[in-house]
Parts: sequence; structure tokens; C-alpha cells
Amino acid sequence: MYINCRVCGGNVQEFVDLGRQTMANGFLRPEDVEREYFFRLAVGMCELCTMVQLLEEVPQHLRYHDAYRYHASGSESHRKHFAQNARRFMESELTGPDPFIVEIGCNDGVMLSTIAQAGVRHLGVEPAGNVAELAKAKGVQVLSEFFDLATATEIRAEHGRADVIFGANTICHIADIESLLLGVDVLLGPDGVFVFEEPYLGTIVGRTAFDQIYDEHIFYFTVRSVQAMADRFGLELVDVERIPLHGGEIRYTLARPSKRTPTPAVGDLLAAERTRGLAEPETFERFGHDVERVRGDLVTLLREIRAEGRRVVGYGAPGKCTTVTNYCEIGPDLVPFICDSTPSKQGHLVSGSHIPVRPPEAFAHDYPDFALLFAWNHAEEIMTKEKAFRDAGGKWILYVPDVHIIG
Ligand code: DWN
Ligand code: ZN
Repeated sequence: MYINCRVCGGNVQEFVDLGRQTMANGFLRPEDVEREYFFRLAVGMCELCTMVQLLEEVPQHLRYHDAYRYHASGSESHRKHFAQNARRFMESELTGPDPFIVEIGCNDGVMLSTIAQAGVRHLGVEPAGNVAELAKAKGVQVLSEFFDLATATEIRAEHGRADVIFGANTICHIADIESLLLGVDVLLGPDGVFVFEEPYLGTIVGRTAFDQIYDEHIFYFTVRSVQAMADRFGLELVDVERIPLHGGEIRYTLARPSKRTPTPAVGDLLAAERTRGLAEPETFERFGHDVERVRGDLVTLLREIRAEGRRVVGYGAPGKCTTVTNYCEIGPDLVPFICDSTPSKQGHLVSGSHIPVRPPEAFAHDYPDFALLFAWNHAEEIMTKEKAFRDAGGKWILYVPDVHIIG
């Protein structure tokens, strides 16, 4: 099956199909189970610009609403990372007489709250009303809209042009990428930078992190596909930086053509991607086989644990767990519940697999034999916090990069 590329109109060839899926952050109230939204979760690569993208998309107003479940401040490592981002911007880019930064998808203000505290002019653009309110409570100026060409034009008319436009785990979520980039072109100042941090396809493929594929992630960026996208919309990729967030991301920096000298990192990562064949169909064919292997290994292990009469519960209910539980057909029969620290997820069901989400206390109250770590990208923070579990003989099950037990 193929579609036309959302970036360049080229032919997108499918390479992996994760089946009938629901919305990753759709955590349901039990009474809403009848009204679930399903779609076919499959990704393909554009034959022209190499952009990897979903074949079918869930309308954005169904994904971002006033009960959005993901709060970016939900982990200490993320709070530290985004406070550091804010300081870096203030030291490097926001140094003029009247600097102005716009964040696309500011969520609960995890980054802009530091900017606001420093009294620097800013604006968060956040369509999910509930998290926007959390940002406002931290003193962040927020416009509750989706960012597109119309919104960018409105912002420029009222506030002027921006020195920095930033997005974290947001740009790859926006299907109408043309309107977004035309908006960046309208809003960005002549010497400004457009910086965004997104899951890296190189890491997803390299670590078989197939659970990063879900409805919110429309695009799966590489340096090559971002550079082609930048060129197409009159911008230039001038820096790339690998960051550890969410299991491995890249921070991309774009500027207006010839305004900044591209750093060596751009050429280095482009060369590394060529060496790895990160735009070759064979690479994705191998990825598809690896995904099927992980599914088989995980389900076999969970069934063995059940057959031996031992208990496993899930730990962390990230959006990623929706993809894993639905693709591997893991239900409450294999994993009776998942504990999660996000109040708005507790008491709800993982969409599709209907595994109940319970507070962290449910885990500590009666340790299971195994904990299946869906929030694997927070492994260090979580395993440190839950040291008593291992001291009591508990074992962790991880499935990235392959199924393994940490005892
Ligand atoms: O792109 C996205 C990224 C930024 O965040 C969004 N599409 C949605 C979301 O993805 P995610 O849900 O996979 O993010 P996390 O940060 O991997 O989610 C971690 C989950 O684990 C949260 O629900 C919080 C929970 N958690 C916990 O229960 N105990 C996290 C930690 C650190 C903990 O100690
Ligand atoms: Zn394309």
C-alpha cells in the first residue's frame, strides 16, 4: 500500500504494519470502551525525500484535547533536560535587546517556565487545554491553538518575529508539516533558529524500539530526511545533536540559508546514516523481522511466567505501551495491571488492550515476581527508585533492544 508523501508528494512505500491499533494516549474510562477509535498502524518511506511516516493518521483534534494524558514534567530527567534547554537558549540565542521565543507544543510548561521566571518574552502554543492550564499556572504565556501558518501569522502580527522557535516531541506529531513550516518561515526572525527534538529513526531501527511507532508520531526523522525537508521549505539544517531523551533523539537546528555555517556534526551523521543504509528498503525489511522476533519472545516469556503461577505487572504506562500491548496481544490475562505515576492515567484502561492503570502504590503494596518495564526510556530513574523491589527478589523484564530479564 502507498500514499503521497506529506513533505514532497512522492510515493511512500509501506515497510511495517503493526496492525489494528488505537490512540497511544487514549487511556480510557471503563465506560468509554464502546467508543474506541481504531486505525491501521503502518509506516512507509518516501521514495524521493526518504521521509518515514504513517500511512494512516488519526485526526489531530482526536489526539490533542482538553484531557490530554501526557504531562512532560512527569520525570525528573525530563525536567532537568528542559530547564537546561531554556538556559542554553537564554545564553546563546536570546541575548538581543528584546528577545522572543515561541514553543510549539509547550505541554505543561516544562521548558518555558524557566524562560518565564527569567522574565524573557515568550509564547507557548498548546492545543491541549488541560496541560496548557498547567503551563499558565507556572507563569507561562500560552496560546491554546494548533501551530500552523494562520496561527504563526497571528503571532507575528501581535508579537513580532521570533529569535527562537522550539519544539520537543511535537514537530513529528504534526501531519500538515507544510503549514507548520510555512508558519515557521513567516514567524522566524532573519537571524533566528528553529530547533526541534524528536525520536530518531536510527535509534528506533537500531534498538527495535517499535513501540515508538504510534498515532501521535506521524513522522520518523533522520538527518537526511530533515535536511531534505528544510531545503524544500527555504530553511537550512545547520546543526544536529544526539540526546538521550525518550530512548534516543536528535536535536535539529535550522536557520535561514547562509545565515549560519553548518557544523561538522551534520556531515558526520549523514555519513553514518549512509553507512548504516538508513534509507535502504533492506534495512526496514530487517527491522520488520526484528519486531516480529521481539513480539514472539515477549509473549512466550509472559506465557511461561503465567504457566508457572508467577505474577508480572507493568511499570509505567507510556504511550508506547499501547503499541506493544495491542501489537503483541498482551491483555490483562498476561499483565493484570500497569502502575503509573500520572494521576490522569490512573483508574483508566490502556486503549485497545484494556489493561487497568493503577497508582504506584499498587506496585509497592504487593510486589510481583516480575515487572515489565514499558517506560524503558526511564529505566535508570525507575530502577533506582524501586531498588527495594529487586532487594526483595523482584526481576525486571525489558524488551528493548531485545527481551531480557534484569534480576
Ligand atoms: O512524543 C511523546 C513523548 C514526548 O511523550 C508524546 N507522544 C507522548 C509521550 O510519550 P510517552 O508516554 O512514551 O512518554 P514517557 O515519558 O516515556 O512516559 C513515561 C510514563 O511512565 C509516564 O506515564 C509516567 C510514567 N512514569 C512512572 O510511572 N514512574 C515515569 C517515571 C519516570 C516514573 O518513575
Ligand atoms: Zn517525500
